[in-house]
Amino acid sequence: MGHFLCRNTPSSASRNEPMTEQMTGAQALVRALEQVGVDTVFGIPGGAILPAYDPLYDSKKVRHVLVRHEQGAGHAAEGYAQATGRVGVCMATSGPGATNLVTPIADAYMDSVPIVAITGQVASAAIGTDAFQEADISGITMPITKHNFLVTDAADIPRTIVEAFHIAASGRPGPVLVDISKDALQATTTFTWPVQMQLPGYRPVTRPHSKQIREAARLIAEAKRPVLYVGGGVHKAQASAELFELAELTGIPVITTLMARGTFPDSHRQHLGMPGMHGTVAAVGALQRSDLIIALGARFDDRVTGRLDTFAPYAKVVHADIDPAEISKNRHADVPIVGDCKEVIADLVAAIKAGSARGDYTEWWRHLDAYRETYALGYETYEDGSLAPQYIMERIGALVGPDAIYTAGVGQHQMWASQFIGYEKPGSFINSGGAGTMGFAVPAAMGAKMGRPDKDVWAIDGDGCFQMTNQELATCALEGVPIKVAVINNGNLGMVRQWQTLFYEERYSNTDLQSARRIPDFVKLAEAYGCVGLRCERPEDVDDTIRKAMEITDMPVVIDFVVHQDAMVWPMVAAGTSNDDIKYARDMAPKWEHED
Ligand SMILES: Cc1ncc(C[n+]2csc(CCOP(=O)(O)OP(=O)(O)O)c2C)c(N)n1
Ligand SMILES: [Mg+2]
Repeated sequence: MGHFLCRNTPSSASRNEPMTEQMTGAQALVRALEQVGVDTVFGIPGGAILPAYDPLYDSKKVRHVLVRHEQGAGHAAEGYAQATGRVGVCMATSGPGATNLVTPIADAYMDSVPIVAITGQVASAAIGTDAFQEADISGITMPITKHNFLVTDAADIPRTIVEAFHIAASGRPGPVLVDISKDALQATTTFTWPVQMQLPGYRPVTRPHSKQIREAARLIAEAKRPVLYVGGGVHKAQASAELFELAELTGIPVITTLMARGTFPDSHRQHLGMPGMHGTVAAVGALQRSDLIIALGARFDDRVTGRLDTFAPYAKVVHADIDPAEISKNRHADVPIVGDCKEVIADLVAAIKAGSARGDYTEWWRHLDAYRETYALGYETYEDGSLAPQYIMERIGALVGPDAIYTAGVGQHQMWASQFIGYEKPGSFINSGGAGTMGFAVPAAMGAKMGRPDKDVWAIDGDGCFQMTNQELATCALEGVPIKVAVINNGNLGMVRQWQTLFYEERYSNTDLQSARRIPDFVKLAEAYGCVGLRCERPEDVDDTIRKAMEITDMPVVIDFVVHQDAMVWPMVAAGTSNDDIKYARDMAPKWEHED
């Protein structure tokens, strides 16, 4: 099974006897949430879900956090899930409340984040009549949920909740929607606990096949230029220790995708960094020249492969994933392994130890070391004294350190956060990889901080993204959630502007947010929300500003880092082109001549 926790155990009072009690469907819902161990629910009430909010008011175990927008509830549930390893929960009313959850549900689906979304639905007799605030949310979310339920009978509520949490957490994690009609919440039912799940046919394979493991170990021993391509699935399987052992045992270079940053320490000498569109030349070059890619919990996303028919032309592929649908989806796997990455990697380690042959990768490392020395990550600084965004990331990484949790929005700042902060611990970088959802950072940071109050949580946000979900600062201020938000304010939808610079002849159509005119003024905005607002515009003030923010531990802090608008993210593989055409700066292609 997956490693997200989900409890379905009798409470201590009734360990032997099943619990049976008369109550409403709404009470049964809250009781079931308590029984599966939910401590936090992010949501907003409304007509159809209102019956559930009444017993929630009395719950001693479930804390409901009243957010300002349902999208915030969904991303908060995602942040909570990724920071704690438990299922995140969000709640909304029917119609627009539910449709506001669609973006975070899609986001969780793309990044395999276990959340349960509970929505109220109009009364069952009104379903299908275009009733007030009716939306077919189970139909709408069918393609973006791992599973979803429409419940119209109060008696089904407890079992459905247990099934929803089990499905969200097990196998490949993902979002599950439970839509409950208002009459089911209001009806009286007999609550019985524990419940029997009815999920015939749902049995994720977790044990890898030993023959495939032996075959993978054989290829690893024979390979001359192998690469460990590590995706988000390795952290989700809590297999970073196993990965570390495999890497050190074999000496194979490691690359970590956007979803896997931190799963293998950035400081480790075998780590080549991130692959893909904004990956390091060493990581991208390693894949292109590899003769064996060992893909672990990764899915050959187009942002990693570039133009697929030119991707890693010399490589055989060992592909391990818990979801059989991922294997050979984009790239043919010579050795497919279906299983949980923790077990797969542990078995690989055992098989390699048992075998007599070991690979010799000395020559390979000679090439890779040359790539990383010649094409190390770097950035431009400015003579006019304006701030380079990458420098801010380096300083946050250095001063706040690797024990914190970082979240990011989507855009240039996200890529700089991935490239320059430096991650050493699994799960320390939480961001929106598959969907690329602007507005993710602030609510995800709120959810992460509520799940892990012991951690410092920094949201690295863009001035565009921040304007999509910053209203959750009110939630943070009122609920006592002292996150830090570093707004990288380049005055623009920077990543889109970068594409316009490179591919649309500098025709900057609709990317200038005019934040230079301080509309809005992020410092005043922070203060209006009951947070501390700081501003930093010069490199020499960066450290002091970060330190000042670190000293404030009882309130949320927003820093408006005003940066140069022309900073660009490098390296870059232009969309739709080959990884071989990576540029490490504008019109600067690496020379691959250290080749054989
Ligand atoms: C919800 C949503 N709308 C549009 C986009 C397209 N998009 C990707 S990055 C980006 C710009 C983000 O601007 P900002 O938050 O200021 O970040 P920057 O790139 O400037 O660091 C846009 C509009 C998106 N990813 N998500
Ligand atoms: Mg911007």
